[in-house]
Amino acid sequence: MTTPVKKVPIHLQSSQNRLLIKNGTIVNEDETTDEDIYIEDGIIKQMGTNLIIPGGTRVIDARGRYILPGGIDPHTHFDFEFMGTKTADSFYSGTKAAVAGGTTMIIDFVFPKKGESLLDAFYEYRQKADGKVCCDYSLHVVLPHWSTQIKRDMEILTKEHGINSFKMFMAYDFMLNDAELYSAFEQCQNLGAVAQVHAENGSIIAKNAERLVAQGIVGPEGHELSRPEEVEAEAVNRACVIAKQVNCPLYVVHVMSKSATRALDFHRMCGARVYGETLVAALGTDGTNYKHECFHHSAGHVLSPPLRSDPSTPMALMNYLAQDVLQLTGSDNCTFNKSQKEMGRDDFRKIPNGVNGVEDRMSVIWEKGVNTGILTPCRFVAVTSTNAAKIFNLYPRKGCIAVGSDADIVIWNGNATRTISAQTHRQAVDFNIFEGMTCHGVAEYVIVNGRVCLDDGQLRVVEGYGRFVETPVFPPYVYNPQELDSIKPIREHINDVDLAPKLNKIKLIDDPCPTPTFPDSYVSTPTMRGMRPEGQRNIQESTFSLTEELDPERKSSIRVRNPPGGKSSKFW
Ligand code: URQ
Ligand code: ZN
Ligand code: ZN
Repeated sequence: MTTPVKKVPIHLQSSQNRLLIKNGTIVNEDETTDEDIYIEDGIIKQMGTNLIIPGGTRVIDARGRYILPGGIDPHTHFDFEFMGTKTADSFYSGTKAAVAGGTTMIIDFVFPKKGESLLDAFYEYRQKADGKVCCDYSLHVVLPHWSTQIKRDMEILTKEHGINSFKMFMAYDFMLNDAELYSAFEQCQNLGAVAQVHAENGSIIAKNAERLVAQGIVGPEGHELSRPEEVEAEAVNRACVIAKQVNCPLYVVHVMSKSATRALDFHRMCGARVYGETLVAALGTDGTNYKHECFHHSAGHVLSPPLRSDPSTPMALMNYLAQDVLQLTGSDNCTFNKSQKEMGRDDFRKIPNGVNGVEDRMSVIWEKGVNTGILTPCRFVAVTSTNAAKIFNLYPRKGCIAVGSDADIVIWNGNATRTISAQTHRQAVDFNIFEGMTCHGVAEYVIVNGRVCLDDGQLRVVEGYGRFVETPVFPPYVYNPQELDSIKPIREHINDVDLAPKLNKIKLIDDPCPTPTFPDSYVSTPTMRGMRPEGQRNIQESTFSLTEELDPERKSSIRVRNPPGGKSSKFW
């Protein structure tokens, strides 16, 4: 039995089911084009110029604007009970804020409580989220320990409930040891799921923290001191080594440091199918905030792995994204109010871990990435949307603007500015780690499944409008990159460079290993960079053909390579 796709109530469809976006510049991950887009019943039906469209269609003039695939945030925690408290943002406030910022889909984490089965936890999350989400969502599932029951439940979740990814922790008291990781990765590989790891060495962190507290270092600065870069890098390397033993593709969540990225890069350069997600927090701010005299400010920045005090980290991580050393960005939105962060006033170990980012991810990455000339607009789309869609097997239904895809679209004004503040943000939390940052690049219209949910800056979300989207196993991007080539479209030109006049200002990292906290032998040299191990596809070269693959009539007829329940070429 598969989980049913929720129907959009008729009254929500009827008023806005036909939409024409004219005169904008469409940015996909691989090219930009000047075309109009006609949307009907939540699906992109036509693209081109001089389109013939039915009367009564609403027209939005996007002249001078970019038209982007809606952002996909692959890492959020809403309505989440953690470290003795519950996140400030719910599935409603969190997805409302996501839409306001240009994100049209989120992937949250089912987090089983102690003793709860994976399946019960999954049902509970569906129940919490379904009535509240303002945009589509999918779920990853956390494995809080290892057992034969967990192994069986993983199979049921993948075969019957549209789950294709599982997260394992290498820190916190629910961490898995190496043998358990080995078994969990092996099961992911058997099922065609994506194995995710929170990579930090939990045993070292516990000892460090104990020592620091004994020395009287109890404030938020102790958080980062107890979790130095090498503790993250060691775990990334270990996870990659374990995954390699069982030939399991691996997705490292929240890569926060240069050292950890280099560890990942070493394995990528050796041909491993490992992927790295970094966070908007790590790209937009840094660990110097832990030394702030105000407890609310410093504790407000506490997440794990921590922000890094080396102030060159955000720029380095952005360059790694540009170079495809890292593939995508999430927010890890896991918000706690100042009063909740107070729980760790006398002991940094008790500060609830987590920060905001779901609302500001698109703007902050545009500001720090595109506006600085490090990312092209196309690469911006890749790291904020397309690569998440590919890794979690949602592509091309999500993550691109193409005929047959869901109409999840952002009309983006690259010249407009907005200054971020907790006073004005849409999230429920009372603190914002990007407070005072002015971003050039603002979502003006956000279209979610064909419905205009941000309308010329006015937020018009509907609670419960979003749907749970199943993620089929064996994503080709992860499990069989060659197979993706068979769904390539012929796109004639790549004119992204025209859109990024500042591109010549790109400063690629000449020496990708400025601080050797990870052994030199583990770092790819500039000469190795650009060489691709056999069998690994260069995603920059990829262009997908949708014309043959998509039936523009219904999204339910989008052909996916591996629909829920197993591999087949049937429609679902
Ligand atoms: O580790 C995570 O992803 C969650 C549980 C907490 N947030 C954080 O500190 N990164
Ligand atoms: Zn984590
Ligand atoms: Zn997280």
